[in-house]
Amino acid sequence: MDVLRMIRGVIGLACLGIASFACAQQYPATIQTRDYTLKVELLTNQVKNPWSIVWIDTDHALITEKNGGLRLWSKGRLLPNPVQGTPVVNSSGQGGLLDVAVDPDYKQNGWVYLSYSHVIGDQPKGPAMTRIVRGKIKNGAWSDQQVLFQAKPEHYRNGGVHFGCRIVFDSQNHLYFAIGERGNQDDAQRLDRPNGKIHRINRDGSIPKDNPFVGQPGVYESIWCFGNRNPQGLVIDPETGDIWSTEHGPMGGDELNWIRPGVNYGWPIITYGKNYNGTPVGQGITEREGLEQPVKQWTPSPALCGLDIVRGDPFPKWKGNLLAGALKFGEVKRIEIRDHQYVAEEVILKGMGRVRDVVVAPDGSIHVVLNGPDAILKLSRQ
Ligand SMILES: [Ca+2]
Repeated sequence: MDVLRMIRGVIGLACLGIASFACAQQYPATIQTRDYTLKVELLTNQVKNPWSIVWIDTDHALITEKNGGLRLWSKGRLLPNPVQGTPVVNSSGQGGLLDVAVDPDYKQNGWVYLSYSHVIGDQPKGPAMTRIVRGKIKNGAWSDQQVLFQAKPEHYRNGGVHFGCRIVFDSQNHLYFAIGERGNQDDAQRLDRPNGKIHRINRDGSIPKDNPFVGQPGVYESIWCFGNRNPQGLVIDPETGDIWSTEHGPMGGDELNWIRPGVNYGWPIITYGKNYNGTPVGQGITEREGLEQPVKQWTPSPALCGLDIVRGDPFPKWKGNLLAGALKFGEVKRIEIRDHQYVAEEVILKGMGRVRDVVVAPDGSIHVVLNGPDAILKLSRQ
């Protein structure tokens, strides 16, 4: 048995860097990292364009599919039918049904939170903006929906890029979510626009009175920080309460940011990236007083997407490390942080597909959402 497993592992490792579809049959595989041997198993490949996964408990998870499907994983299998009656999404370009999260008190209240690309009038096409709703799943159907955040109609945008959007909770009943700048880069610096920001609301959608821009005329009072290009990784450290975000740069300049209230993270005034045609962004500067530097920037762009923090029993040496996915580089980075400074990183998975999300399950295992081939992998300790 061990020999067979080793052979499978060797085959799996041999696939690194080769066209990933050729490797789709190679699970389970093993990966040797610096500290641990990882067992890589296929959780499911019966999902289409999966965007995120959230574990309700050790046996149940919810999975979003970009085209609008909300799927339930239950006791070792994917239920064949998606949840009925979920919101209509504009899934053109990068849009669609994005993140799913469950309330920290889910067992008591049953609330499920979704972020998605919404069109006024609930149409599948048209100017869109990221919207946050919550609802409950009853008898396989979406019900009791409440809209928690919706932009003003005049701020909906054409074009299918940069919607964000992850949903996370802190321990004081707040919900944080990010909206990318929707391809309108100057909006990221305007507090009267919702895009290019990380927002904070209460779980019922009301605005916390201590948000940094509350009371200023014309602003979106949900704004927590601004100058963010397209944050697609967001996590709160359960031990320290620190908020971390990864965001896509343009050509180069993907960033890891330590998120604090009222801070301007610089886009598009400062960036380590360039326009896709090679010209400088704006004045082509990387720093300016009053604009926050990233904790770490990566050039060329890995296309960072999905972020979580190692916790639980299986990987004690990695406790508190960040796990960052990357679409373009098709990898998961383990990032060590000390005193809010970047220390080191190790690529712990590569070559199995574009990484859309990285999620630590209640048992401490690491789940990786892949696009192309569409699959969800489970990484545990060998
Ligand atoms: Ca920045």
